[in-house]
Amino acid sequence: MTRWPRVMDAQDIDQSFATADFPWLSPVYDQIFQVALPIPSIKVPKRTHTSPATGLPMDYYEVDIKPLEVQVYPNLGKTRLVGYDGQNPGPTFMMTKGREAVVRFINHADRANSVHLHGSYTRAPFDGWADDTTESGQYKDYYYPNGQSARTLWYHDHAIDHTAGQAGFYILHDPDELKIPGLPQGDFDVPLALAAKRYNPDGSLWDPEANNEETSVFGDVFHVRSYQLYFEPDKTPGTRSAMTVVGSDAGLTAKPVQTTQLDIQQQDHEMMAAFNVTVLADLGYNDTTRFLDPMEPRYRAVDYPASDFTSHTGVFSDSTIDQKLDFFANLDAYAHEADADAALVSYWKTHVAGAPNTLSRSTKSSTTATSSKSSITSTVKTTKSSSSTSTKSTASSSAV
Ligand SMILES: [Cu+2]
Repeated sequence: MTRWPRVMDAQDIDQSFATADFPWLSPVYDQIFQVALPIPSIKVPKRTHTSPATGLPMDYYEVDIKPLEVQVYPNLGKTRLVGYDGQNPGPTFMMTKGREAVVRFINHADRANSVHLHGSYTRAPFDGWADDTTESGQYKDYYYPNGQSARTLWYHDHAIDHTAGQAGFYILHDPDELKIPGLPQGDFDVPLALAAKRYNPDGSLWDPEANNEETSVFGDVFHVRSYQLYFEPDKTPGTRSAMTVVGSDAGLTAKPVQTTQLDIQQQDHEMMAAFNVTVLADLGYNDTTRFLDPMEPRYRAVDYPASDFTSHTGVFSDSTIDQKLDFFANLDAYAHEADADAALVSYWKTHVAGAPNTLSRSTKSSTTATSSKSSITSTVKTTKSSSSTSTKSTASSSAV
């Protein structure tokens, strides 16, 4: 049988690992090639406003988090998921480097929510801290820099105590990347989200709470997913086609890499590491707004009258939204992002593996600004000791 993507093979692998403690429970998905691949919609900004700080446009989006009923198994019952704008995966953001955004996430689901823009240099109060929850009936505004080079980011739920399974793409383009010949664009740039789930025999989503599972949930079927991704031609199944890897969530690779197999590491819901550089003034930058506390009250989620949302009045009126965008822009949250990024890039370019570690001073929340800009390197130790990716931390925090 021709199989593409090789969903069944991934399940076969899972089944071979099944044990008495971890049995393979979901129904087998055998409707290969019978249902069109759902492609997430492209998110459109609701307003565009001129930043009073930079004079550049910044975009405002609204995302409504709400339940949806999905026919995952064509031959079984529907299941209930929760998704961004009622979609799962959520709508795809197509962003441009240098154009900041504020995304208002409105929670109409029955569980709390916290949104993490995975891989972005985002200040702590907008970075999806697990306790920084938005309850049902509240909204929270997330202020994003979009200052990094082109990369495929994703946004997902990070709230404490439960895994909601919500996720969507946030694709950052930049002019240099768009000039590279041969990269797929527009309708040919199709994001595929890989998510592990477990289903009941009737096709509904397996409920960890109803099954007394308090530690974690390991899915045994995957929405567009395999442990090792590879492609094979329709006419000669079993023959691996070459593919070209050009980037990751850390940006474009230094050069295209040809391969016939791509190993994919799952997001680990049990681990969260935060790299929080909250006080750029400590690093020699003139950072007038401090972002010490991801739970700082003025950035927290708020209640609102339901009619404001439905009739675009009050906090959902254009004038109030513009005021909120001005408020964010005047925080100078991302004013030094490019400088900090350049300092990190420079450090990693000149750092020799195995050389004595000159980064002995760890980042601390001193209240006195240091005088030397070169002390930016003090952030790197924190980053390096916690992650293999050097680009995870500068003007912000980032959680995995
Ligand atoms: Cu994340």
